[in-house]
Parts: sequence; structure tokens; C-alpha cells
Amino acid sequence: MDEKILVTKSSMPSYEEYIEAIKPLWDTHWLTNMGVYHSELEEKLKNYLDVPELSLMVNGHMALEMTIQAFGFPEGSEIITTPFTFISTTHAIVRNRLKPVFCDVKDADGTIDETGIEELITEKTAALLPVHVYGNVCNVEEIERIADKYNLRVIYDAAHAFGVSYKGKGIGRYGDASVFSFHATKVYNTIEGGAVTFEDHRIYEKLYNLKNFGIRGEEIVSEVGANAKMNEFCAIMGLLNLKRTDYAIRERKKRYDCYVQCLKDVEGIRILRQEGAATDNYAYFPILVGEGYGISRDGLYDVLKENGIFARKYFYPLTSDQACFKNKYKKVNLKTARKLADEVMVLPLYEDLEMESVHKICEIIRSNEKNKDY
Ligand code: T4K
Repeated sequence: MDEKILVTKSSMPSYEEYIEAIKPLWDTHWLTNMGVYHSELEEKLKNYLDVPELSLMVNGHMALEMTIQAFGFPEGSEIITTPFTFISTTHAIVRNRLKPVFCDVKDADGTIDETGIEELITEKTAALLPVHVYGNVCNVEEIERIADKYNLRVIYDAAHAFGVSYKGKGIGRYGDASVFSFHATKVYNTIEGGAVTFEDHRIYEKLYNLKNFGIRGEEIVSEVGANAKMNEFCAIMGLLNLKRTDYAIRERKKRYDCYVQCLKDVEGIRILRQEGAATDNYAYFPILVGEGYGISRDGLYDVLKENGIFARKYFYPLTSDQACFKNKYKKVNLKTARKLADEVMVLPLYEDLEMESVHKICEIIRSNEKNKDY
């Protein structure tokens, strides 16, 4: 096993299948700007994700930016979010000239600690932007109760939650809108891509304009938009990958279960896994390397690396600690988020990861357990 094992590997159809599927583009020369494959993918994804409305985007980040813009919050409004996420979540708020207010997360699953939200609400608060981190579902009922009480919008960062359903409903049906990422590293990819899901059709029209420069007619530009359209090559990749997503998730599950089996009783190692009413998409395999383990998280990261295994510290550091945001926003207690960020490590997981590799990774982890002499 000399090959490098990276944290993930893009899911793809066969070369022949993709080449065959993109052939018609050489007849039509229609490559982007809401083409036929774009429309077909929107329809198919609505069905797969069990949502009434969906707008495709060039990537998950622009989907977040466009969605926040679509709600038209006054400049300087506060958005309550979490720092235990990919930098994109915080960037999207700040690039809209809004202020992130960081709320702590729960030790059990890394999602927003809903019990800490109300004390952060001020007259400037406009929305909540919680993250279904690793596909772990936020407490959507309590978040809805708070949002209703204070008349706030809820936008979920569902970048990791493709295909997840909660209490029998697609996860994209909760809140005012949910944003998915279809990046190459995700459970489901369109090379680069993303989507916004929501109930209200007016949001579809708004996003359609915003992602196309705010153009409303050949000679009319009504608002300041951007270019966030998905092109036809990506849409075709998405159509083909959608056919194999269930297979990809099943294969991930086998590897995930194997990790759980091998690591469940290693002292000091905890799997950051949510138990509950949501389905799992096996997007990531995050573990926490606690004090009771033989070496530190960084120590284990290095040992794995020496063995050709490239795990990742998703999500360390907290976004609030990054140079561009540090000390700029309200100081709040982020004790749990900081602890998780210091201990977390995501192990390799993808559909064709060799089972032998999973065992090898677990062996390395087990061999560094405290008081174990292998
Ligand atoms: N919100 C959240 C919570 C997110 O996690 C993300 C993205 C977003 C919003 C924004 O969505 P997008 O705009 O990205 O659609 C990766 C991804 O680029 C990013 O999409 C993802 N989250 C984040 C968690 O991970 P990096 O900087 O770690 O990627 P990179 O290039 O180091 O790749 C990681 C591994 O993936 C590589 O070691 C190998 C594999 N890989 C990578 C690429 C680029 C492939 O197999 N194929 C590839 O094409 O950010």
C-alpha cells in the first residue's frame, strides 16, 4: 500500500459515459446560461432531494452569497452562525456586508447550540445561519421556534447534507432556504456546483436574476447581481453522478461501518456521529482525539501522514480565529467549538477506498492507544 490515501476522492461516471453524454453540446453549441441540461438537473434534483423548489448555482459558496443577498438584509445586520465550519460560511456573510455573530456548538455533533442562540439576538439580528456540519442535522424544530418568536430568517448551510432527510422530509425543506455544495469533494458532485432549496417560488425568480447579473430583459438590469450560473458540462456530470449516488452512499456506508467497528472501543477516540431521526449520507468520518488517547490530534495526524494517509483537520482553526476575522466581531464564549476544533480529524472516506486501507488506518490508530502494547 504505497499509494497516498487522501481524505476523499471524487465520485465520477465512466469516461465513456461522460464523453457520450456531452456529445450533443457539439451540435447545439449551447454551453451555459440555463441550458437544457441545467433545467433537467434542477428537476431531477428536486425529486431526489424531496424539495419543491431548487436553484442550481456555480458552486456552494456563491449559492450561499446569492441566498443571503436574495433576502435583502439591511447593511450591517447581524447573522447568528457558527465558527465550526468551512471558511465559506463566514465569508458569505461578510461579503454581503453583514456581521457574523458566532454561537457555540454542541459537543455531541458539532451543530449550533440552540440553547445559546436567544442570548445573542439583538435588534440588529436578521437571520440565523446554522450548519448541518458533516451532514449532522441541526435542531431544526428549536431553531424554527426561535426564528418565529423573533421574526428571523433561517438559512441552512447544508453543504454536507446532500440526500439527508429528517423525520421523513428532505433536509432542504427546513428553514427559509438551504444551501448545498456539489464540489468535487462532496458525496454528490457536479465538478463544481451547488444549489439552493426553498418553498417560496419568488425566491427562485430572485435567485435566477441574481445569478445572471441581475438581468431582467435584454436591455434591463434591475439589481446588482453576479455570475453564479452552472454550465452544461457540470450539469451533465451532475445528471450522470445522480444515477450512481445511491450506490456511492452504500459503498461509503460499508467503509464507515468498518471504521466504527474497529474504532469504537479505542480509549480517547470518539466518533463525532449523530444518532437520531435523520438519515446518514456518510459524507465524512470525523473523529475526536481526546486527552485519554496516547498521542495528541496533531501527533496522530503526523503519524498517519508518515504512513501516506492524508487525513484533514476539518474544521480547525475556527473561522472566527482566522486572520481575516480574528477580533473583529462580538466576543462570545466558543468553548465547545474550540475544543472540537482542537481535537477533530476527518479520516479518508470515499466509495472505492480499499477496505484494506480502512483496516490499516484503524491499526495505526489502535497502535497509538494509551497503555496498549502491540
Ligand atoms: N459550506 C461548507 C460547510 C463547506 O464545507 C463548503 C465547502 C462550502 C460551504 C462551500 O461550497 P463550495 O463552494 O466548495 O461548493 C474542500 C472543498 O474544496 C470544499 O468544497 C469543502 N467545503 C471543504 C470542506 O473541503 P479543501 O481546501 O480541503 O480541498 P482540497 O483541494 O484540499 O481537497 C481535499 C481532498 O479532496 C484532496 O486531498 C483530494 C480530494 N479531491 C480534491 C479535488 C479538488 C478530489 O478527489 N478531487 C478534486 O477535484 O476544501
